[in-house]
Order: sequence, then C-alpha cells, then structure tokens
Amino acid sequence: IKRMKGISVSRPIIYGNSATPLHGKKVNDSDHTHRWTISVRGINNEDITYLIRKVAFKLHDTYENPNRVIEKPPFEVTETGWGEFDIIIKIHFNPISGEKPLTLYHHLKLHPYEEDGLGNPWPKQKPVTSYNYEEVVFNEPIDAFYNLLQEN
Ligand code: SLL
Repeated sequence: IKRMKGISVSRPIIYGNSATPLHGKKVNDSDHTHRWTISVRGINNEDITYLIRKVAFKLHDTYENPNRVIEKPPFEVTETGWGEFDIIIKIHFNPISGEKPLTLYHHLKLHPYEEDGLGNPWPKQKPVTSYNYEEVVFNEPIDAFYNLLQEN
C-alpha cells in the first residue's frame, strides 16, 4: 500500500436532525410527540457515496432495534418519539480508503430552545433543526483513495 506522504485531504459533511411536532396526532397509540429525521449528507446535497460505505445510527435503548445501519443514501433515519437523547453516528468509509470508522455524537433536538429573537414564540409548524458541519480530514491517504478524492 502506498500512502501520500505529507498530504491531507478534507471533505465536508453535514450531520444532524430536523423535528416536527405531531400536534396530538397519535402514532400507534403511543405517547410520541414528534417526528424526526437524523441524517448524514454532503454539502448542498452532494452525493457522498464515493466516500461513505454505510452509516450506523445508535438510537436510545427505548427504541426497537436501536442500531440502525443505512447502506445507501439517503443516510438517514426517520422516527417518532417523545424525548431528546444522544445519537451515536458511526460513519464507515469506502473500504478502498482503509480509513477507520468515524464516530460522531449528536444530541437529538425536538424543542426550540429560543424564541425567534424578537420575543415571538416559535411558529407551530416550523421544523426545529440542529445541524453540524464536520470537516473530515484524511491524513496521508492511500494513493487509490487519494485519486478517488480528486475525482469527486
Ligand atoms: C429522557 N434522555 O430520559 C431522555 C431519553 C428517550 C426517548 C429519551 C422512545 C420512543 C418509543 C423515545 O422517544 N425515547 O419507542 O416509544 O428523557
């Protein structure tokens, strides 16, 4: 294996969640209050399949099968629930890269913590969002992976 000595390549990804209240609409007779989606994606919805092989989202243990593995885009999980919790996101890169998986943590956000800044309450239908930007750095990538990064 040949590594690109002294070279680092970075690629941006976005991860996080959106959530909307169910406004009392019952889901399977549960006490769920929100529908939410946790996702990992490229910037401007760029295709990141060259980079990512699969994404594992570890949900709270109150969920059935809390370990959700998504093998193709969109790399996301949509669920309903009543509470906020930390989601462990494990990103497995394209095997050609030889890179170790990257683990990220995201606090699922359901409730707006702020008003709109003008003292008005959060609009009822407006989704609550919490997204983070991550610059993934590959240090001294394997040459085949380096070439792939240059092509994408
Ligand atoms: C708490 N830290 O203790 C939180 C945990 C867990 C949320 C929140 C489960 C939905 C279901 C769900 O919403 N769990 O499967 O019924 O408050």
